[in-house]
Amino acid sequence: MARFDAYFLMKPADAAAYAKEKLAYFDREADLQFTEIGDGNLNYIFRIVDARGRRSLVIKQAGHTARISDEFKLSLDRNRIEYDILKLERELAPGLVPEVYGFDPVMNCCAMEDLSDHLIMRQALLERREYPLFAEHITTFMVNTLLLTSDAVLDHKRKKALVGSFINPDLCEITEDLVYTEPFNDVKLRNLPFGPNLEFIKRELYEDEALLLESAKLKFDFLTHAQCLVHGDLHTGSIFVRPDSTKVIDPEFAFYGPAGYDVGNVVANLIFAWVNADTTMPAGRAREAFSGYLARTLEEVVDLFISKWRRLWDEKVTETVARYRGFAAWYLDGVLEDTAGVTGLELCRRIVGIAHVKDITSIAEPARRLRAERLCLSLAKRCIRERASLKTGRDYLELLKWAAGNYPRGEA
Ligand code: SR1
Ligand code: MG
Repeated sequence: MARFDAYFLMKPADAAAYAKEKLAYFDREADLQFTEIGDGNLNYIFRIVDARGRRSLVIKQAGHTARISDEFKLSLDRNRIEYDILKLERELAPGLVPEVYGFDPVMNCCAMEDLSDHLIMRQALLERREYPLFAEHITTFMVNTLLLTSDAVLDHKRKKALVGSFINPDLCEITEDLVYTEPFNDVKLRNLPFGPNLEFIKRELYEDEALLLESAKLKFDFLTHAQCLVHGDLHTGSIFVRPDSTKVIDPEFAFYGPAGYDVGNVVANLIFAWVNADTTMPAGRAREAFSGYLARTLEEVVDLFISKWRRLWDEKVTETVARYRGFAAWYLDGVLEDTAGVTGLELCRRIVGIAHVKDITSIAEPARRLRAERLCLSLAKRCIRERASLKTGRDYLELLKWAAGNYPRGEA
């Protein structure tokens, strides 16, 4: 029996052997270097390099459980979903996703372009690097992948076939629990709130019945609204950046859901970066410049998303009734309302739930972290409650200003 004819979880050396034996990518004699570079919550990522031949690739393999905790038992099918979605997204949004070289349904791994000339955006923003083209790139990615997979554009039978191919129950369940349910309930074994904020979280989230009701409405939107093929996990850890390039990775949570799920994730994670800069950078020009850059990016993401969506809608919509007067505006309004709701949910869950973000956890001084978390949670509540009225980039900037005003830094 050949070595890779039955599934097992590879070690880096296995991945290099796999690359030689199963992928016609490296010379048989190549002297390969290999490392595991994954820092996500779910999978194993191997980088294989032939330094002499100047070739490299990445192999991503799915395990039966999540890296973050064995408690999450996950279908290996997520690797097939990821591979198929990356191919589809490359067609819809050329240049904005990595190239994929192959998928192996036995080993449940896929091989793809090595993006090590890019940086993971969350880390890059923590290093205070700026990406002036990011808003332009990410809005093209979102508008193309979302609108062009919706019933407004696609033949409805083709759309239903895609819904069928991308049924993703295990990963959707993670989102249903981690994003929509647990942050609003005192789930002792799963939530990981920062101790000094326990009382605040109890009062402001667990005991706020009006907020619970809104989170329930949003959960049912996520469960039932098969609107577009969403990426499903579009935070700044799923985006590689270079000043001249943006690549979206990790679409294993993809399924047919509300378009605003993706846009809200991008907005919320820019807010985390902004809150980190606002909380940890010393007062002065550098902070003004960097938080100004992040605020501008946030504003551009929302406003460019809207203008590009409208433009592409006019060009591409095929459904007759979607051309009725007023329909386009009603549809986009719904996407923006979901965007605001999801922004609020993502802000809550990364603070209260099991999957935190470094933008917040790296804030070493307890008083500063306390402030950063409260700022995010109070913003989150307004995004959820007032989601029907958040319609422009400026609306989000007003909220940032309001939240920062409510929690002064206490500097002299
Ligand atoms: C158990 S997985 C936790 C989180 O990591 C992924 O990146 C998703 O964001 C998920 O919610
Ligand atoms: Mg991921």
